[in-house]
Amino acid sequence: MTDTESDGQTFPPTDALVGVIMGSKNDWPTMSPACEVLERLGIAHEKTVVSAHRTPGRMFAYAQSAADRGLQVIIAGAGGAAHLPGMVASETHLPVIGVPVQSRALNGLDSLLSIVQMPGGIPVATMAIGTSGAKNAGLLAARILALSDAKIRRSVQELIAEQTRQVLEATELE
Ligand code: RP5
Repeated sequence: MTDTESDGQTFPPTDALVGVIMGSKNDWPTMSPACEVLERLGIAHEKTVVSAHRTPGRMFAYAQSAADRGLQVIIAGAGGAAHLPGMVASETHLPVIGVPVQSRALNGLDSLLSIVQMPGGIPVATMAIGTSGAKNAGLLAARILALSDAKIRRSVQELIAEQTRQVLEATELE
């Protein structure tokens, strides 16, 4: 790809295993739980804004270089006409997890349908709308990495056990 095609965007090699991208800075409050869960599990990750519509060159550069840079999973959040996860998935063989951001006009139903309705051949694992979806995106990325990383597997298992413990400790209702 030439610099003109990529808007001059290049991305350096990284130690991060998970790339968390979103269509706008305004998506960060929705997407931050994905990074929080990765942080908690001790999984190296990076985060940045990449817009399918406003910075298409940056999006292509990010998607095309992701695997070579060392990323293993991409989490992509977007709202409205949410083409980012699908377009990124079309330019990489890495698993892409999509998070529908709750939009102002249609409450995120537009985002959900834009992300989930991929044509056969280009998969995007689509999460729930909003912060629950972002949290689960982080957890799903961790489970994917846990398949080949025993340390991450232990962290994921501990987190699951902790969650179960917390619920069992609070089953009584007043
Ligand atoms: C999408 O458009 C973004 O993912 C965002 O959710 C939505 C609105 O973007 P802003 O106008 O808030 O920057 O590209």
